[in-house]
Amino acid sequence: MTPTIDLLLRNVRIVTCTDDACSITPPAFIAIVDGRIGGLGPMTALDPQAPVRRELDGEGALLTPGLIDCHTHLVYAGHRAREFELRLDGATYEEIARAGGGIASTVRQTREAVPADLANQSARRLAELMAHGVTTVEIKSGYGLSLKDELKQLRVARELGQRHPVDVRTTLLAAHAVPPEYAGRPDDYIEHVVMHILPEAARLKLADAVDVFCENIAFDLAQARRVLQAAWVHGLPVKVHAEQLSLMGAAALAAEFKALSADHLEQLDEAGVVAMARTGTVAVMLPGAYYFLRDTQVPPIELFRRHGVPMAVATDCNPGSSPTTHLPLMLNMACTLFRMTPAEALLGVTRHAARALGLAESHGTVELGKVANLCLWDADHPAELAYTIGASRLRHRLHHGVEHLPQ
Ligand code: DI6
Ligand code: FE
Repeated sequence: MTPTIDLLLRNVRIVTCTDDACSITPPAFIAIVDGRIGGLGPMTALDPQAPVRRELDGEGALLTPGLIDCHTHLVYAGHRAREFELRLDGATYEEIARAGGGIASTVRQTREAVPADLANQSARRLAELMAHGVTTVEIKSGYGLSLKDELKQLRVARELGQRHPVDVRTTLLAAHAVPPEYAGRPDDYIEHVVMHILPEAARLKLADAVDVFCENIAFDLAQARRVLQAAWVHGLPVKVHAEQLSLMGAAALAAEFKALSADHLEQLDEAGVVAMARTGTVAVMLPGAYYFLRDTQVPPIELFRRHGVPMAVATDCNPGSSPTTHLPLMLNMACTLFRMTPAEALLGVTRHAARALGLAESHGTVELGKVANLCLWDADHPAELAYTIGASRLRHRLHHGVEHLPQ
């Protein structure tokens, strides 16, 4: 017997994101059963007898997978507008970080915030992301930098996923910066991370992955390796903040550990690209940080293409280098600043973003059996999503088959 369709979407033009061109189907239907895609096909193939609970006429609108923001630092307290002013006055991001501002300043504010306050501040940003079509978001810790405060951040992230219609994947980024109580002793802090913070986050199942900021203002290659090894011991997949400000060999290290993704990559060389290609590690492009820090070195897009490295695009939502919650705007920036094509950019927030989170089996494309996270857009063509600068074209957003209108 045919199962009852919970929601039947009629008359939508689907960009399934299963092909690299992001082609559009003729008018189609999607049958949602138990929060998943239970059937799809041309309107002509729709069985008029099928039992249906509810219907929605798409009126020919464009339908894509729900957007996936695969790199955010969404849970934090306060802001860093003053540093923005200092940078406009000539100070660099590195100088501010070395003078005790930067990440350390958000760490102070995040440590002081009680969980409810941290959750409220973060929920506002989450609502903005969702209003622009995000149905899955990765949230990193990294502004706690102590056992208690890293777990606090991860718990808040998990709770946001339980309270709001969005899939949340958490990443432990305890190795984001050296906290003040370990000043001048980065190796001791890394020891604390691998002996205490990481095992506890793993034991409590608060982290779906582990990340490390490998950079001359953060942790070196040997320290990053220790974190990745510890993640491996605990069976957690890894990601790396790599080659953003300097070429450290971090992307090759990420590949060695079969990382889900290496992120930023502005300074990456061909050897690193080849290493990533071998392990299928996704290159996550963060044009918001590039823009906000007024970077001039564009990541090696052409090399990623040539070597077949999948590219994702994300907001990097954070208070210091990318204070944005607008993922479609990042599509525009990925195209205008990095010369990605609109189709590449869209795959970067759907199929390839799912892969960067280890969710390729269930998310990121419109296919039979996948989770019914879907967006309907007031657009004729998918290129329009990258073409507009900050416009909101979202008409409907479905999370596990349930409709949540944009706020
Ligand atoms: N890379 C980034 O872009 C953010 N963290 C990181 O490792 C910046 C974090 C901040 O400035 O607060
Ligand atoms: Fe980041």
